Amino acid sequence: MTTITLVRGDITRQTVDAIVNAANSSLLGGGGVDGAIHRRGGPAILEECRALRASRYGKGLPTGRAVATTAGELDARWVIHTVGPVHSGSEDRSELLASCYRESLRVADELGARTVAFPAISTGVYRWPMDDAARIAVETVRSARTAVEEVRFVLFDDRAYETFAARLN
Ligand code: AR6
Repeated sequence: MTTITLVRGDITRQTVDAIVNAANSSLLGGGGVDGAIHRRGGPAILEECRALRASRYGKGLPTGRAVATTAGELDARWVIHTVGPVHSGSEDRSELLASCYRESLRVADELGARTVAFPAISTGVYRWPMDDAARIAVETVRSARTAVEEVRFVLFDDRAYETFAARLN
């Protein structure tokens, strides 16, 4: 059984086995959660991301996929980088957003992670409406077959927190 918990705050301050990063396919950093994770986690994360680009993901990590690196100086063992879809008004990309949660949990299982913190993937720069993103996140985690014991959604502001809380209940 996976327990879902909600926290309002900064994902880089969490103590968990794995912190999920809302990355982009370059894996070379960016703004938002991605920038915060690389800033606080230090250069070891970027170094491993560069190595992954060189060895396995020359064309970038595809949208909906996930890959793990060290967590550097964060209070976690791993960072799991996943690439959310940019929200589109004309095309339904929900399955790709669901895939981010599923693939991140699959990678967490491979690593043996038991506690995993997720941000609200795609709801910042990638403009996914918070309520729909929360629905997809909660439904996907609830239906996932995983050995992860705690999935912690870490929401950056009150609105995101309240939206996830409403979806959870
Ligand atoms: N802790 C928790 N949540 C956060 C934090 C934090 N420290 N900082 C921001 N958020 P975004 P995306 C929330 O833009 O939409 C990057 O440049 C934020 O309020 O980080 O998936 C990447 O490199 C929002 O609700 O990710 C990509 O290019 C949520 O995290 C692109 O942005 C996600 O916002 C990915 O865009």
